[in-house]
Amino acid sequence: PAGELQLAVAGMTCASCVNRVERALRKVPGVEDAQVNLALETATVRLLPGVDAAALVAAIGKAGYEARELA
Ligand code: 9UX
Repeated sequence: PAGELQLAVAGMTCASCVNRVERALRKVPGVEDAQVNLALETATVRLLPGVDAAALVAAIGKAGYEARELA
């Protein structure tokens, strides 16, 4: 079953940023969906077991934003 993980994402200022981050996350293997909340500066990711949060943080970093895993 898919699990869910929350990230804090810094540096997003517009709707295009949201799309960039969502697309970057959805490209990571094992990610089934990603929803970014611009106001809250969070990303909610639905993912398969075994996906490392570090891979998500790296993908967001590569897209130009800074992320960290939320508890
Ligand atoms: Mo919006 Mo984000 O113009 O880097 S895409 S600010």
